[in-house]
Amino acid sequence: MRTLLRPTGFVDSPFSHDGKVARLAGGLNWFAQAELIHGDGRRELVAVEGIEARFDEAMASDWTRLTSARAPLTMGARTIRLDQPQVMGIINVTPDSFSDGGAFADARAAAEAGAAMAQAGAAIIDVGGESTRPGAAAVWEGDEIERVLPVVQQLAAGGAAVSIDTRKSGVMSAAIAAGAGLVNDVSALSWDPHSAAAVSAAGVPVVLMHHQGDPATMQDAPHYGDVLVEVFGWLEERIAAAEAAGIPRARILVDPGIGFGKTVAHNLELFNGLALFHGLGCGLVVGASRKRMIGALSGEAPADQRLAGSLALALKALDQGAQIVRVHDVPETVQAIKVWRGLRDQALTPRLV
Ligand code: YH5
Repeated sequence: MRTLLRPTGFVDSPFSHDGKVARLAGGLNWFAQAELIHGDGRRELVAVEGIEARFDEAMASDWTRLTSARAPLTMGARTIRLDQPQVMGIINVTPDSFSDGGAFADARAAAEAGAAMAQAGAAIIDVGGESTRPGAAAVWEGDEIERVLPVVQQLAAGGAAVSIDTRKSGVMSAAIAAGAGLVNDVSALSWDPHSAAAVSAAGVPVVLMHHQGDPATMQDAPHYGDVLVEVFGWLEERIAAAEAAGIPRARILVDPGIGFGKTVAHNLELFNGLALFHGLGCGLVVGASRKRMIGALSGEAPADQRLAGSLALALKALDQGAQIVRVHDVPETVQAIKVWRGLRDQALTPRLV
């Protein structure tokens, strides 16, 4: 295994630190150190200044990806910039959805909720019709299309940037034809053998999310040697498979898949080391909203009482340079991001002396 570069030692501003700091993925964060994660597990902290002296070919390529700007996403008529954080609002159109109790079982109500999210500042509305919760019943492709299509149609017609959360190529193609401009696949195009070709042919961007095991059993006994290293390697392979199918890296987003075959400790380690994944050279999506890790850390708060924990994790993701946070509570998350942005902008405003 090769040596990975994990950005750390974040600084408020690059001013008067020429050569000592690097910009993370063309975004709003700068860092002064990187942790070298060696193949044998050794970890070594090195300063950004002079770090090139340590590079082999693979590290030099990772460094370029880590520090280069991300191209904006083109979603139909809409352009989503990735040099600043964006919110993806979650709309579940499942009878047994995770945390809204199926409140959006009706298509019109779901589309109205999505439009309200867009109004509140969500850049993307993620529409899903299949529950990946352990024990959830499988959904036939035709039924899933029937559920999500009217919602996608109505939201897209209203001008929203719509993402389709599915593992099925038939749902992807139908949703894209109805106006969806992004595919969000929790299987990273591995569940349906026709998905990669469908995404490639449509020319839309795609989110490749990491998972370990099947949704039904993934939480039984998740195991990793080093979770950061293994999730990185897995995503690297899925990116290679997507590229081989004709999807350019500029249209690929990656996601560590919080809660998908991970213990609470794994999820926390992924958050603390999140900036590592910028070395993949793709926009980074993180979804932790209302998830079980928040319950586990808060005396088992029920799913509808996890807003504060969700905001804490969204801000952690932003501090690690994540470009997109996938959330249920859009107005609250948008407010938290605006305050975070105020802090960043102050630090990045040159002082007049
Ligand atoms: C994700 O992380 N997650 S579906 C359990 C909950 C709350 C919410 C109450 N799709 C992701 O949202 N797509 C899902 O406990 C996703 N990233 C991306 N890209 C699970 C979910 C949830 C699960």
